[in-house]
Amino acid sequence: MKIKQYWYSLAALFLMLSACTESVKTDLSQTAFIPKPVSVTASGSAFELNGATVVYVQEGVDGLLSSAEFLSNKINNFTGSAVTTETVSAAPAKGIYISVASGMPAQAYELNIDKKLVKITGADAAGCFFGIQTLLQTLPVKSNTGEPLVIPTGTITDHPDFGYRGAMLDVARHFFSVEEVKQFIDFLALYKMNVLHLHLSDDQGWRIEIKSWPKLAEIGGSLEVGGGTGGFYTQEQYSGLVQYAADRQIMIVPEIDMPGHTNAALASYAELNCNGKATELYTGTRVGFSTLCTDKEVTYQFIDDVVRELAALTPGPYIHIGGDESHSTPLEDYIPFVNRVQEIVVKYGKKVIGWDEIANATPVEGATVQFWADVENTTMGVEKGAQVLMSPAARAYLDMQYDSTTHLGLHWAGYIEVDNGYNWDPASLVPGIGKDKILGVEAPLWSETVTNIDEVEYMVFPRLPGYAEIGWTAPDQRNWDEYKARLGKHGNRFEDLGIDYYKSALVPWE
Ligand code: IFG
Repeated sequence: MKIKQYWYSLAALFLMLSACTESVKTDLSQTAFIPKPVSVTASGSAFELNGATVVYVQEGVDGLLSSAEFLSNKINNFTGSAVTTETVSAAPAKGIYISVASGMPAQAYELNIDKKLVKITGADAAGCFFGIQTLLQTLPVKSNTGEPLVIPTGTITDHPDFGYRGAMLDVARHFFSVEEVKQFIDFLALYKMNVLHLHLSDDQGWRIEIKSWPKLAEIGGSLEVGGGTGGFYTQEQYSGLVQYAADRQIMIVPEIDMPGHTNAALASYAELNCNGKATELYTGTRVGFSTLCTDKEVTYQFIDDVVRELAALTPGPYIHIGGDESHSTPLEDYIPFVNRVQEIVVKYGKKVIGWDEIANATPVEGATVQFWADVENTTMGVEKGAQVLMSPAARAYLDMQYDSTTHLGLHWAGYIEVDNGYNWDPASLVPGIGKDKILGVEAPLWSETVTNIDEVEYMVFPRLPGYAEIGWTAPDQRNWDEYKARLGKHGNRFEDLGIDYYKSALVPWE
């Protein structure tokens, strides 16, 4: 008798719970999505998410299973339930179904949320992942265990304005552990960014193992700004970061900065110096004092070995060759040097990205100049057929202080409060450089003054979601007054993630 009563009461409870979500009224359009989607249409009902929910994934599509498992894990961490993932050949009647379909722009997705079935349909695996991020933003921040989780029903269609939406982490001035880089990747994934540019070498540190030149990491990676212990990524660790990023639809762009910003390499191998003498390791923050010896053949053998090994470890299409602030390299030497380095990158099947100074050379087919400070360089680059990656220091440098009181960062390019970081349009910032010339947007975080992930969080949040939206949402759909209200609703998400963010007074934090 007891058992039967138990099951009857459980069934009654379940019916009551499902009944109660049956009558729940919702409004999907009130969700504070960042980036703002192209279109959101609410249908006013509720999809109940609970331990019985199954995440189904279309079979035979690369990258979909890892995204589905990403979603299941997030739901389980959230609800304490045991949502499972199943591969299927057709859409189920209920649950969450992830699949791809043709006829949508790259990285696009459609989210159809009904009472029994949530369909995430992507143009590709990336689109599906971005649809998952949007779905996760419909969930409340805290899971009040025991209550059913209600997702508002409706339809969202969405696609990004720019294909390349990224951030850069300078791991050379200060070294960041694999775990810290993974946390940085998690930040990018939250807001549909899809590129992590790793600044792997500079005067103060060489951070990637190169097997044919082992002292680069052993000696060049030993210190960091301030003289503390530095570090480097073994090739196995780098490959682990590439995979961790790829599972979140994020591409790694590795940078070897040259011919300037090379003291760590010059201190590791005497032969790379014109005078044949190794330099001292450097732990200050000056720039522009170093240069590879551009008229020695061993320099190009060195670069060939480095690019060969790095290209083999990097599935993404780009190798970044740096090229900035080469104040110790005469222009007549810099130009042929950059041209030879570009040829090496092309030889190993990759496309060139370089800071805007490389426009003084002859950008190869498919090259991109990264605009950071010099409009003339950037315009010259476009005139020579290059594309532009927009990283204007005065708007997008995450190491710029918010204001004069910020305890971290620099201000040589000015102060960047949250509104100043958001209120600009990449396609109209530089006259003559329209959307058709722009590969995308990237927010660099230089680490002269930033030493650990807590300090990274303070400089990156709350500005990062704004750069993600600038890369994703068309400019005529964006304005600061409307955006700041949405951003204000993400403060509790940052707190829930333990992110130590700058609580700007310009944002109405909820
Ligand atoms: N400029 C240098 C960086 C870094 C930065 C700090 C570029 C391309 C200033 N080069 O930005 O190495 O020192 O804000």
